[in-house]
Amino acid sequence: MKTNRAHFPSISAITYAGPASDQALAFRHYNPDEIIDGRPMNAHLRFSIAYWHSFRGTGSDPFGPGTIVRPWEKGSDPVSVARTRMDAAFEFFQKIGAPFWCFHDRDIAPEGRTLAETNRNLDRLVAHAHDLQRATGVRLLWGTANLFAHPRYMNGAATNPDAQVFAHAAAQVKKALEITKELGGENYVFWGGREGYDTLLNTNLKREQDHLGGFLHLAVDYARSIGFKGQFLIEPKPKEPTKHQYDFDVASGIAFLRTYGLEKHFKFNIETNHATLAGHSFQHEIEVAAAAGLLGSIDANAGDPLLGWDTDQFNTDVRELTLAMVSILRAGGLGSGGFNFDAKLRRPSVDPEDLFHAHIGGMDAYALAFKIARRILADGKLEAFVRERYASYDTGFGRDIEAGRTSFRQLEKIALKLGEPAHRSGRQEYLENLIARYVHG
Ligand code: XUL
Ligand code: CO
Repeated sequence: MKTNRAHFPSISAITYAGPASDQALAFRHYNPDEIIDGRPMNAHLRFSIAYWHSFRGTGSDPFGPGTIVRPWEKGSDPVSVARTRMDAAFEFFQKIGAPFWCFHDRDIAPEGRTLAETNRNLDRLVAHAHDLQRATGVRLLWGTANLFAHPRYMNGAATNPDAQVFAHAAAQVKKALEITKELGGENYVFWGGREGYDTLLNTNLKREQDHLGGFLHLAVDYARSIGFKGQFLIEPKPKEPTKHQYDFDVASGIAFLRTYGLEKHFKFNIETNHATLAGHSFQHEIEVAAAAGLLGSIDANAGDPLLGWDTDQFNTDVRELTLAMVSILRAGGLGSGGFNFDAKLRRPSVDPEDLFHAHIGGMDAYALAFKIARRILADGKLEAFVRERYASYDTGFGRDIEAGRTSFRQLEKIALKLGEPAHRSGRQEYLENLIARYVHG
């Protein structure tokens, strides 16, 4: 297959140079081929590039237009521009060494004048993506449908008060499921950017939630009917663009899935910046999903603690990522999920080279966090501390409590007999110092 490899002519494939290296365009911690527990690091970390940010992002914000102009964005036919853009993207995926990519349907192909024309455009780009995947070995972590950008979705997609918009969204997801299956997507994501409300004055919350639950069932049924075997993922976010999104955080997402009988079909795609917007830490959201057996995948990014919106930055906070990794590894990993860089360049980072610096930083931070988290778990000090803290439930009446073999009458007798419980320190400062020793040496 003829592929133009000259979109990043001055940059060669990024390689591992080790922690002592001072090369900017090299990995210091991410060593994709290093074997860990019988598998290469790139199979443990399963990094993915987000097409929308890295290849459709222009740097525009509510106060000004785009600043980033890529040399391959030239030409009058939007479908051929989309093909060239995709060539550039796959050259980047290969050079950065990412085994996966992710896309929204509308990222990869332009919308036509009708849904039928849009689907034809999509078919042409999907065929091209198929060829590029085969030629490079890069795989699809997940596909999704953009049900939030087009003005028709301004009042929601599955939660739109107009049933015709619901039908349009259904048709769009039907096609997105077909192309995700065709490209071997390992997961399919729902992020309901407009599935919420701006004001309760015009909203029937109960009907909207019922419609969203019904929509997801229709998607699951259709996916099964075409033989799509990938994992469905919900990506919670509390707000933005809506004032309130129905899958506010993982906990409300679990309640939603259970209310509508969807918990067997879905897991969670947890995004760092969505967690912090909901007033939670990244690790909190991972723990809540893992506790329910619903940890699926990660959208890897970070917010800015001084800004209250979704800034989607590359995360280089090794302490935060180490704690997240401890929870992910404890939960047994992400299965068919991965770490998708749902992160964008800052508006003045206008050079193609900046895409490399950004992803090198993100991949290195995750790789270092992965190694530190493995050391923490292997040393066992943290695990032993937590185990010991709950040891009173391992024997005697504590075990009866956990096994559901007790009653308030029995527990009252015990409380009267044993008297006042001792105060036991939670040792938070000791544990923070312990983690700092692993992270900073
Ligand atoms: C928006 C967001 C989306 C989803 C996919 O905040 O995270 O890009 O990841 O629709
Ligand atoms: Co995301």
